[in-house]
Amino acid sequence: DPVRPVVISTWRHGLAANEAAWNVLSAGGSALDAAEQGVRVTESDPKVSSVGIGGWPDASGVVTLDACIMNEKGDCGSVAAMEEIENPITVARMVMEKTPHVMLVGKGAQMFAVENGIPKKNLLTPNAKAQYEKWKSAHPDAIKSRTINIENHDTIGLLTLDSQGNLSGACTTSGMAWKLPGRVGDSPIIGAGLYVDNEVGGATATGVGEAVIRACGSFLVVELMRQGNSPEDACRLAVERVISRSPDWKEIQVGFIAVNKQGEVGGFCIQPGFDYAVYDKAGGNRMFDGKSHVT
Ligand code: SD4
Repeated sequence: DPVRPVVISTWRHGLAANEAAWNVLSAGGSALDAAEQGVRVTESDPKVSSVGIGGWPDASGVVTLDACIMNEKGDCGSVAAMEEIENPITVARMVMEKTPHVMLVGKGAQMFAVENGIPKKNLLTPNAKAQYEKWKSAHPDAIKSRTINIENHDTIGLLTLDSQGNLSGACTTSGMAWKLPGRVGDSPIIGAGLYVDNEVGGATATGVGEAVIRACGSFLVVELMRQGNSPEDACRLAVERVISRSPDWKEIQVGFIAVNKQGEVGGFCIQPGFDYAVYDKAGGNRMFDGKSHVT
C-alpha cells in the first residue's frame, strides 16, 4: 500500500512516541501494539510533565493517571485516577483483554495492575514535587477552590493505521495539574478522549477535558468523518461544537487530531499553539501546526 502505515499523535512529545509506534508498524506489527508501544515512551519519560512518571500532581500532591485504548474490533479498556503505576496504557489494555469490563478506577485499577505483575513505583519526580510546592505556597486554599492550571495540558493521544488497514488508538495523561483529588478528565473516557471505528477512522483529544466530555468530542469527530468530512474538517466542526457548549471557550484550549481509513490525517484546535506529529512513508516523522479557530 502506498499510504500505510500512518501514525499521528498530539504535541511535540508525539515525535518520540511516533518513532516507537513506527518501529512496530514497519516490522508488520499491529495497530494496537503500535499504539500501546508509542505512548509508553511518553509515559516513561520523566521530563514530560503531563503524562506518566513526572506528571504534575493533583491539588493534594498526588499523581493520578488516566488512560484508554481501543482496537480495530471496537474493543476498549480504560483506567482512571490510578496511582503509582508508570504505564497506565498497558493496564488499560489488560482491562480490555483480561476482564469483562471497560473501565477500572483508583485502588481497584492499581490492585488489578499489581496482580498482573506490574510493580508500583513513585511517580512524583523531584521536579514535579518542586513545581507542586511552588504552586501550593502561592495557592494555600486551592484544594477548596476550583483553581486549575490550564497551561499544563499536554496529554498524548496517538492513532495508528497499520499495513493491513486496521486502526487503533491510545490516550494517556496525568490530567490537569493541581486538579481536585478524584477529578477525571476526558482522556480515559471512550468517545471523549479517544474513539476508533475501523470502518471510518479514529480521533483523539487534548486540552480541557471537561469541555471535551460535554461534546463527546472524539466520537463526534469520527461521526463527522463518517458523514463524509475530511479529518481536518471533522476536527474543525467538533471544535466548533465544543465552543458552542463552552461559555469559557476563550480561556481554554481543546485540540483534536484524526486519521481516516484512507490514511488521511488532520487536526484542529481552539487557540493557536497546538501542534501534532505525523509519521508516514511519504514525509517521515514531522510536526504540523494545528489550524485554530482563533487566528
Ligand atoms: C484532561 N485532556 O485531563 C486532559 C488534559 C490534557 O491535553 O492534558 N489534555 O483534561
